[in-house]
Amino acid sequence: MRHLRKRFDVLFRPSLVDHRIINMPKIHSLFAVIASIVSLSSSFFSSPISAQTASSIALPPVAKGAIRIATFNAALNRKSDGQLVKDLRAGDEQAKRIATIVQLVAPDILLLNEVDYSNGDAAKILFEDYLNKPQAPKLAPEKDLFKYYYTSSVNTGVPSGQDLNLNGRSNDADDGWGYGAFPGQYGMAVFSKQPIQTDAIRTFQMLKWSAMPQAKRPFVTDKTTGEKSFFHSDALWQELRLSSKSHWDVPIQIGSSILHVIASHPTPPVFDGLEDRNGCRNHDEIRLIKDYVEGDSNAKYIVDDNGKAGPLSQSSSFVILGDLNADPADGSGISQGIVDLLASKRIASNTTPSSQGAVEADAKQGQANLKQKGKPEHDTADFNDKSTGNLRVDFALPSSDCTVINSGVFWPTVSDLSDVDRELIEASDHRLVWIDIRLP
Ligand SMILES: [Ca+2]
Ligand SMILES: [Ca+2]
Ligand SMILES: [Ca+2]
Repeated sequence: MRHLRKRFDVLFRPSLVDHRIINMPKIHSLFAVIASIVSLSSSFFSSPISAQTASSIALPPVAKGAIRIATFNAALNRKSDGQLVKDLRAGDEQAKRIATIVQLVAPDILLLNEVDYSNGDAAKILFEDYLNKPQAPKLAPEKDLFKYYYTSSVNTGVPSGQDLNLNGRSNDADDGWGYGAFPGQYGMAVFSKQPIQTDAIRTFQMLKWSAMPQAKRPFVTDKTTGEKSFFHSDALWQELRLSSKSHWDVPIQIGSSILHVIASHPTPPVFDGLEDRNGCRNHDEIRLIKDYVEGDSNAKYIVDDNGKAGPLSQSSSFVILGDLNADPADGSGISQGIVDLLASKRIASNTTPSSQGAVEADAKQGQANLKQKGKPEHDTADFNDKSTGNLRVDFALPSSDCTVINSGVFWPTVSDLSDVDRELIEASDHRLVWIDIRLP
């Protein structure tokens, strides 16, 4: 143990993890009230949605004693570092649409995937100037405000300085510890109405892939001899990080209970070669979630970025959130990872969020959708219909001690909507997934 401790001290140098933990209460002052009234009147003019639509596609209210939790891949990523921050400061139409959707759903807790990190600036502006500002009449600002948020560094675009995709260069987006054109591209952020227990947050950005027992280490098979050999050298394999962005355990205080938000965004299982290194990594990133919440003898390898070992306590309530980039029935990933996670005894399995908009899209778009096995109503992302089709890849999975009261995918049917309101639904290629739960 002492030996391990020492080793982690070396491997997890504080400087390697950029922890800009941001968890701030919303300031309530006369100034803030005046500011919100001013912004309320100005945002009416730039509103991307009509009052009529807002009331017709809003969700039913949350039942008494329950909370609403949502996960949304917002596709708020840009091509260069700082561009998203610039866009948000200038007034970004896509971000307004994303915020409108969030306000229509009005969750207590929200994970956004694909928000460029930029030292936390993008999440801060989203929090202050978009999510907490009314995007349409009737989306009242005086209630349904988030009061806290959390964001931190991720592995995407952090240069490894090595040739991870074996193409002879070591400065590709593919050579980051996670795929990305710059550090923090495709980051993530958690927003909450209830206090985030900042001191108890655990992150797993630095955990090595090779630390996982029976990891799916990518290999290639020689076409002539049939001989198998590992894709990465042993030295490189020891260096690779498991999480393509990061895995977070963010505890949130709900009354007298604690709910652990388990947030992640496993890599897409594509954009690689016959070795299927992204498929293998996606599978194992999802397995990390399962091992973390199941906490049996398989979970001993899990060590957080502060060097604290061990999984989630078995008495803890949690909700797994994120675009897991894996569909249990369709798509080209190694589906066993998500199939195993969904079958875990630790997870409440009585509901699968669905929508009528997905059914409508499936029927209209056809092509690859026609060959799929999964039910169209469960899809959460509108992907290319020539190659992939629409998939169920975004998940909000509560622990089995929680009671699921209601759930859905925010994907209204578009037949009756105006062009403007159709643009709202298409702000991202993913759709928001929500669940209403009662804690034990
Ligand atoms: Ca390379
Ligand atoms: Ca599609
Ligand atoms: Ca589908």
